[in-house]
Amino acid sequence: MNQIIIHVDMDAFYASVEIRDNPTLKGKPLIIGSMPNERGVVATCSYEARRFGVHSGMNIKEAYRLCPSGIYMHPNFDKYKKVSLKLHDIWNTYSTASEYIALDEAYLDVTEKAIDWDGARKIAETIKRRTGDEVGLTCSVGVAYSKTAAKTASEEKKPDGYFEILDADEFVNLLSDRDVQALYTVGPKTAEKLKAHGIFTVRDIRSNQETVKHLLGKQGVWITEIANGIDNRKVIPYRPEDAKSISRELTFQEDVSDFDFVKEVMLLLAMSVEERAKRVGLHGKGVSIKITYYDMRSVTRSKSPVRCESAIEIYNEAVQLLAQVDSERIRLIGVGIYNLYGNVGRQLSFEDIFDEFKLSYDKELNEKLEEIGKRYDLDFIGNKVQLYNLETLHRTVEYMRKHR
Ligand code: DCP
Ligand code: MG
Repeated sequence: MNQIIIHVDMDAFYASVEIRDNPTLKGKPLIIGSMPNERGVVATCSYEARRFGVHSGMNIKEAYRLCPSGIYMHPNFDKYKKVSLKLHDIWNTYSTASEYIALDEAYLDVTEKAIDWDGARKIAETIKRRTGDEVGLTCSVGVAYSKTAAKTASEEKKPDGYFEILDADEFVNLLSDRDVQALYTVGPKTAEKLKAHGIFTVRDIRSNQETVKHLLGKQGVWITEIANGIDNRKVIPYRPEDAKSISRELTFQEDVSDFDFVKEVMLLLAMSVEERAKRVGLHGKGVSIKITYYDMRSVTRSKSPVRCESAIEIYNEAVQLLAQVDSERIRLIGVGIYNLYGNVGRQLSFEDIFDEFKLSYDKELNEKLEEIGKRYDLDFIGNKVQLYNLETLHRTVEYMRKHR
């Protein structure tokens, strides 16, 4: 069966949302991620910043060296998530299955709704227009016969791009002379291996298929297939209950050795995990913690089945798990729930969640929050909702760390 697949990818997503909401940022190099004086990386940046050589995943210090005149901002994930939900609404109108790859990116199976390439073209146009009119952002859209080709097509004319690749021949013609990394599953490490064997372009892969397979095993088989334009993968619709776990984690600006403080942070993380689970209508049967020590060694501990409906239950389990790990200096702490179950359709609004909080278990949690709040002269109870914003959470924890 022939498929018609659209791949849609927002342009400089986090940065574009911030520019949309503050037009004075327009035309400027905007870098979203850590601040230059913090440790961390660039999440994304505006196309103006990319001209300085800044890119996603780059160490923030390196970005600052390249672009000291840039504007640096922390990401606001809650905001991007809301935007993402609006985008889903638009996308889902035209697809029978939507596979979300990131907040800003999805494969859409439009085979049935488009009927033919002309129909797909119209859908792509409509998605681009509605994204502009209703969300105030631009996206790049690829229309193609396969997922790989659709992904390649959406990259082709970025930003605000549109491109189509209608069959394997077109795909092969387009990529043959390009570097092996043009095949989007080939990363720098794989490319290095291939190049050591004289395989530089996609054409070279096609004329050295046995070498590639021998060199890379299973991955090599896959790479030779896509180098020939073969990819029969289906669009797999996202369903929230397929998510294996929900977790929140946080990296301290400076390593922390005080485990009482770590426990306080765990409570805030547990609240955030609970909120997120409620919002997607899911419950967990297991609790896990993750710790990365100062030397980047990571450990996880988990327990199932346990009751972990509420933040305080998640917290109590997490504290038990913390007792099982070495007490050394900690760089990162994470708390999560897993073995999820729940009613898919039940997406709670923020108000619903807030109501549930007001009604239920709050006593133990509030006592704990009050106790911690007193220590730092902070009002955790009055500001509970703000704490679900990761950025606020991060700032609050840093404040606590410095004021112990
Ligand atoms: N992201 C991140 N860290 C990365 C890569 C991406 O946090 N290493 C985030 C920020 C991006 C979003 O995910 O805004 C989407 O990722 P993309 O790779 O699609 O990048 P952009 O949408 O920012 O830019 P482009 O126009 O190249 O798609
Ligand atoms: Mg993008």
